Amino acid sequence: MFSRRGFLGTAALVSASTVGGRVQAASIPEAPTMDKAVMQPPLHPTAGPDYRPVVTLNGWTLPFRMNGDWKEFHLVAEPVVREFAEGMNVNLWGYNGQSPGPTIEAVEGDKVRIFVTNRLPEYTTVHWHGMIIPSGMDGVGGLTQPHIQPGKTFVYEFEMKKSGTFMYHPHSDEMVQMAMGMMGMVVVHPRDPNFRPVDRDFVFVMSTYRVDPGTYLPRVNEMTDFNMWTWNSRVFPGIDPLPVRLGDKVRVRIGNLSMTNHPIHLHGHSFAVTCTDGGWIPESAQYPETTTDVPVGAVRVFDVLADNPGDWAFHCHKSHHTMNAMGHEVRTLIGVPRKDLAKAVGKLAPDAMAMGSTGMAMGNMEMPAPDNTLPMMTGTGQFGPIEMGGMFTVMKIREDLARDDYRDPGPYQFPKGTVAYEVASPAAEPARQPARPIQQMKM
Ligand SMILES: [Cu+2]
Repeated sequence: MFSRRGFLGTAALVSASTVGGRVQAASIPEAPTMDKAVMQPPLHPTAGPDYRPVVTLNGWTLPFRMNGDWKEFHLVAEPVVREFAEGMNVNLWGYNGQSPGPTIEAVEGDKVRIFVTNRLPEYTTVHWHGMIIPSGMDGVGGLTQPHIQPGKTFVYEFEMKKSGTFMYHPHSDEMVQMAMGMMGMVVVHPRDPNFRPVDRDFVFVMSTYRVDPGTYLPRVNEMTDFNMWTWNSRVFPGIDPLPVRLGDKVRVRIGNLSMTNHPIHLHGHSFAVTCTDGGWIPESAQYPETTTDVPVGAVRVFDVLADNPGDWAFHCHKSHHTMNAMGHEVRTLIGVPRKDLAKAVGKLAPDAMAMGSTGMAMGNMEMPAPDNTLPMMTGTGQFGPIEMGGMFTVMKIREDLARDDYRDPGPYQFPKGTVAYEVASPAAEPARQPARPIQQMKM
């Protein structure tokens, strides 16, 4: 329990001061920032109960300091530049140098004090999505607190009453601030380390943006027609792979703060959803699946036994969400004779290329694009072009990874004779039953 005597008796508190129980400016902890968009190693706990820390795809965990028996964090809301993938930088708003903000990690029963400094040009708040906290700490501007004006620092204090996976985001000019990338994840570990332990624990939040080709800023008034489908404000091939050791029990925690649902699919395995932002799902209510839909404003956590080595695609199953910015008005030309089309197009635009009459596969074809614009379908694997974008990455399951090694192990070395292959001679035209004219069919 918090006591003033214990508080003053702790060495870490030399610079801290409280007046009437309220924290004063002199005691605000430093606010670390991150300048890289690559997954940082897990942050093992240095105080309090032990836990297996999470890793954040293309992100990091916010360090804390102990102040008596309080864990203190410092978030700074500020404009940031986020690289979506190599070749595309977007001006966003985020926290501590990145969008999304750092993951906040704690343990069930912890008392946390989260300082929020506003360096945005307008007011903001932070709402703790899914967490059971006092109403006055809920961060709804106007309803539960005054908005945090530019230049000001507010503090949120509450107990982490239950373990699980939660999110944080503004509840203040919410449409603009979330469309600009302000969000992050909160992971609260169970106090009992034997409660559903895993070997690897990944977390990310999904968000979407409308960034027109050749521009650097999301259109914040877009309601439906987004073109950048991101995990932690990254798109394929910019999203970190999930390196996993063969036999590991793996947890993947997924938040959705975009404006649509995302059916998330993992190849080569079946998994069970074990937790939502509402809490842990009892084992008796879990069932196996290979795709799970993550609704808007929700968290889904699945546990999977990584018992099948290889490079396994892991992606949203809406096929236009695994692409980067594309022209949605392009007509479907499959089956249209290319010669006539090319002739017609050539008259109108001599440099234009008639494409798509056999499908849209592009191979290694490079098309000119405006500055700061990623190809619609891109990425290369050991066998050729992958032709993906957006919400796509790879779970890389290997026998020889060290416990805390989250580095990309490179392409999978397929055992000899285990890869689909071309047969030596062309197949004869298969025997087919002649199609019956439609009028002969009995209706
Ligand atoms: Cu999707």
